[in-house]
Amino acid sequence: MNCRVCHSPDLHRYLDLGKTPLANALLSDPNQKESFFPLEVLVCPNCFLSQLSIVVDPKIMFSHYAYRSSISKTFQAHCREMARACKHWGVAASGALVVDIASNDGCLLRSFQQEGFQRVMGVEPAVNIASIAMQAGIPTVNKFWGIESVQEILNREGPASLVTATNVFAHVDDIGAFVDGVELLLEEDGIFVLEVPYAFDLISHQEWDTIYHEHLSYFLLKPLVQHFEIHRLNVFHVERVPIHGGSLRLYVQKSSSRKREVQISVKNILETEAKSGLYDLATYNGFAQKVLETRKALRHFFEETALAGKKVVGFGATAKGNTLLNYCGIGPEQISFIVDDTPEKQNLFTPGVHIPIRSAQGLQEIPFDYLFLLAWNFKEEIMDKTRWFKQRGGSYLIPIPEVRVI
Ligand code: DWN
Ligand code: ZN
Repeated sequence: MNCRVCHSPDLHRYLDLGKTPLANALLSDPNQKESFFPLEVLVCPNCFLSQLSIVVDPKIMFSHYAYRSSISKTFQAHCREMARACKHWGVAASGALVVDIASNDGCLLRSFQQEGFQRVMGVEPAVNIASIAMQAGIPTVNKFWGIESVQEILNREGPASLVTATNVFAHVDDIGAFVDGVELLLEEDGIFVLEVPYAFDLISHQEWDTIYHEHLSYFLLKPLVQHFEIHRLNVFHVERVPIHGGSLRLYVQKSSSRKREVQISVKNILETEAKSGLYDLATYNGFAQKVLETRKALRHFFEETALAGKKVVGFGATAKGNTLLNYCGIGPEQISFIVDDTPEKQNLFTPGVHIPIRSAQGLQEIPFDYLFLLAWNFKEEIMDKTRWFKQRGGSYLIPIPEVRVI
């Protein structure tokens, strides 16, 4: 009903992707009963936060989780770079406590360990994923981020020099309570570094498939700066990073500390947003129009492929792929199966359209004509590991920003 950042009641609905199942609700049996939820995006004409019209209970989505962040080598390298960047902003490896929120299987904290940080602590609500991290030597509090997990860390370890949060802030409904927890845990001169998928890249590169129920907000810098100011935090530096189709990395300190000077990057990115039409509702309507065109182009591709008797296999049983497949009505008649290296996803079926998921083992022995990159954000890595496919005359189908075959 009201904007998550500025509480304005006047929200503009610009995209309706119909009713879809939860993006990571993979099935062990295709006859299993499934729940479908409306998937609609609204933008606030006051602060330009894009947000979903509904909130699904996070306990349903995140208490057991299929996604493992360390599967991709690209993401591993990204984490290493992030750990180095944090050092650059004055977080010394020796003695500093680093706390990662929604630490998944410990991918980011492992990078901090490799960079010499000895005191790391993850907070991860999914029981299956937290236990993988702990087995790998990453101390992890198996809880949702909140006052309870913050108190537990304060009691066990004391305040943190650095709090990180990658790909979690967009998943949170009460972003006020979330950052209050960060403020409570941080040392006076500590830093909070977070990464969110950047709505600038989402809108300008037509990344509409990254819209699903896990992602409640689609952030520009403008509403983020506003939000942190309200909660006694100050954004002192921002970087655009290429991960996941384009993300924003924000460096935040306590307003009471302001140890670090605010960098020109903050002003520059705000100016770029203002110039790019992202503070104009017409841009959002144009984006929605192009989503319809992509669906038409994909359906056309699959009609032609069927007529020509060609076979398509998918790569990456992604959350975003499940938005795309459900919205476009692409199922096992169009895609024989999807390969994924995540053991937690193998031998299951995608939600809604029920495409089988398999390991990539033995793929080279199977004849097929197109590899559909449902994980298009890792296309370089996937194309590199499937060079044999191109060499034998196969083609890649890439859906974003527009449908292409290469
Ligand atoms: O925010 C979120 C992002 C970061 O991750 C979550 N809400 C859910 C998830 O979204 P996704 O599933 O769309 O993310 P990815 O990272 O694009 O998923 C890549 C998938 O592809 C994974 O299932 C792993 C798989 N993969 C693989 O099997 N072999 C990927 C690569 C690069 C590979 O070599
Ligand atoms: Zn707003």
